[in-house]
Amino acid sequence: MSRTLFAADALLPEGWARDVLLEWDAEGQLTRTAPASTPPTDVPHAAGPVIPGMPNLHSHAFQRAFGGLTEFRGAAQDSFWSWRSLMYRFAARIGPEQVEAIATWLYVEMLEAGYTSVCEFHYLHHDLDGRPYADDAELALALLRAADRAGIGLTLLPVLYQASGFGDKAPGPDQRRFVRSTDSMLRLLDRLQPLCEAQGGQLGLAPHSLRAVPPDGLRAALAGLNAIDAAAPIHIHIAEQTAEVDACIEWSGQRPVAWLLDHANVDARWCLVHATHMDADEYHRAAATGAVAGLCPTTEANLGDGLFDLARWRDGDGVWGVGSDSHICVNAAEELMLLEYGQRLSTRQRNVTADAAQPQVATAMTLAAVLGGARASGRLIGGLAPGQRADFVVLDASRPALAGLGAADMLSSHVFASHRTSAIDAVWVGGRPVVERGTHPIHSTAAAGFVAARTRLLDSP
Ligand code: NGQ
Ligand code: ZN
Repeated sequence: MSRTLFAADALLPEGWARDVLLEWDAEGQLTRTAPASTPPTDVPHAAGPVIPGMPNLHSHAFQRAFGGLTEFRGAAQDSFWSWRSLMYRFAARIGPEQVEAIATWLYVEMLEAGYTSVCEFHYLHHDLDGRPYADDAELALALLRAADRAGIGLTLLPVLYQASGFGDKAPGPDQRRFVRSTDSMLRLLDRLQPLCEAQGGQLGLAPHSLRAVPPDGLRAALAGLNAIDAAAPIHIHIAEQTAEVDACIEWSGQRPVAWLLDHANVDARWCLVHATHMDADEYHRAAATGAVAGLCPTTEANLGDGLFDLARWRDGDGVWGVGSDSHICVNAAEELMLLEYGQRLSTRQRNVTADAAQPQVATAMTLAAVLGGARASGRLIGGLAPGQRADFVVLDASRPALAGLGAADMLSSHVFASHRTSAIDAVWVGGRPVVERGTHPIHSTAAAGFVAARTRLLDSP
């Protein structure tokens, strides 16, 4: 197989370049990205502009099964918390084969929508009764297989979940599938580390939230993780809801992000998922650590979380990326669009997430989210540059939405004017084409597996 691709337009870390010859090695790592190359005749030519593959920095795969099924009024005032009760009910019923079928289809959808890797925040650990499976890693293995089958890059983040609220509140029966002691978590990490590595993935750890992990568990788990891999990524849900902020203040006298910054060594290994509700001081301090803000615009909108202040985060040189979280939407371009629209709605300005150096919003956002997503993933997926994985997306220049435009305008149209369709022609992961002409080779079988799994789930008591 050829290990080169010629792109008339490619989005390199420093911006758009013309006539770029991309070359990679047998391991799928880029070795050369040469602009102003003479178009070779013996090398495949991309069907449109080539952009870096987007890392999806936050996913709970099983939640894909009930996307669209919580959009009805159940209480006088539905909220994140009433959604969570419904989510727990689905989570309580899903078995290993269903997890694998759901995740396989989800990862196919991600690839077809421009994500080339995923950080799987995995907390469904035990069987339906809350007992460890005969193989304690059963559900993690299902996710590893799903990622391998779909061909998506994986950062697997087993989740530590020990309490139902601040102050070490005992977990409820609906959380029994999630709960692990710190020792059992460290055994799981030990077991999974070589398996992740064998498929080119990265293992990390996700303390679920400050609500769910008491300080002792947090300290001990991080020490254990460091003994396994001192560079492994650490993800945590934080300050997503105002009720969580209030409860944290009541417990500790501090807001969640401030508490975390004072009690953990937060640095560039960390991904602060959501971080929606920070005060000015928290924005400033958290951005300075190099931690990634893990923004999930469509889920945050769906759950009524609130708006992250991206302009303020960027003022502090904060790093950020995007995730599809509950998978109410699986489309990298659409996350960027909604992120920018939230900023426009709250500031009453336009083209907020751009600057003098890169005035094109879609271009600026793509480059920033790839860098942040790569940092959160702990993998070499930071864009079209030598040493990084050959993970990229080819836009379809023949689509009416894009045809005849310059490359930057094509990306803008892809992000802002695709009308909820996808303008993607091909997706490459580690130098291999996994999506061609917009479709993954297992699209139909994976879709059928997903529908069967969901039907069984909805039919089960
Ligand atoms: C989750 N989802 O872990 O799936 C959470 C809900 C919680 C989001 N935070 C559970 N969007 O936060 O307690
Ligand atoms: Zn989440």
